[in-house]
Amino acid sequence: MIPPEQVEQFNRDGFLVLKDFVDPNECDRLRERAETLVRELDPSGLISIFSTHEQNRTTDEYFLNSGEQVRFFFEEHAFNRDGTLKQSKEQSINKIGHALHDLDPIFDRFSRTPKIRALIEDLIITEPLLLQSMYIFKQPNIGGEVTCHQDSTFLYTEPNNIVGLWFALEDATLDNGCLWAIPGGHSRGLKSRWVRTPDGMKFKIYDNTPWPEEQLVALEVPKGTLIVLHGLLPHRSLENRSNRSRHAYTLHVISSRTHYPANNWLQRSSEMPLRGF
Ligand SMILES: O=C(O)CCC(=O)C(=O)O
Repeated sequence: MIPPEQVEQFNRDGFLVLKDFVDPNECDRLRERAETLVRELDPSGLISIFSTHEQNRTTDEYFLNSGEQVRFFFEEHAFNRDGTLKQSKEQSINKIGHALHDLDPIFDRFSRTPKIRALIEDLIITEPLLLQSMYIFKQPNIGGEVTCHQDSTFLYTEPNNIVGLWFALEDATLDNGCLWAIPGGHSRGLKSRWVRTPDGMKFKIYDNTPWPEEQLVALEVPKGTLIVLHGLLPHRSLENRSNRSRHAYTLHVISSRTHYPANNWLQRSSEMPLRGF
């Protein structure tokens, strides 16, 4: 799928930008499917989760059990105190996660195309498993910032071998909140892990020096581009201050040869084991 020089580039920089990876019609199909899922969503079913006085506990459970579900997450401050949405659900949604690739036929088919499989093989992930998927809306004007982080903080394997695939379903620009990354930043090691503990989720810190954010470079890319991200690569996206959305679909792939710890947030039950391509 990709020449050895690009594999070398990925190993050196920690990311790879592959323009025209996805056909524009396919991008539109995924967008339409996500929009249909939101149209069919009855947000009143979520009121109890987002408005109870135990909101932290209920939202945490809603999130922590979403590794084998198709669940809907909203922009911060999207709900009134009584649990109703301040704006339409279409304008309030932040993302859908985290098992679209297994539970939704359109996303399943897209995620398992031979082209993606071949790319993953080139990146030498043996016996790959599709771990997580997200549809990210990055709404016009209100799409929030995603602060600088490494994906391995949240999805950790031993040895550390996880690849994130970020598909631009629309043009991603400085104005609408494109990705930024620190070239080569993956070689500095893992700064923290987000782990399950008897007292809830906690960050285990290995290195609390700040990110050298002056080294971040903007990855402005056209619709149809795939950005491949090493699990240790520091990256972020800023707020969307434009009046255009910036939809993206992401997939995270691990190898079944690695150890996937039971204290990672995302867990699958025995009824729904992870699957490959
Ligand atoms: O799409 C974005 O804005 C950021 C996504 C990201 O960094 C992530 O999900 O790890």
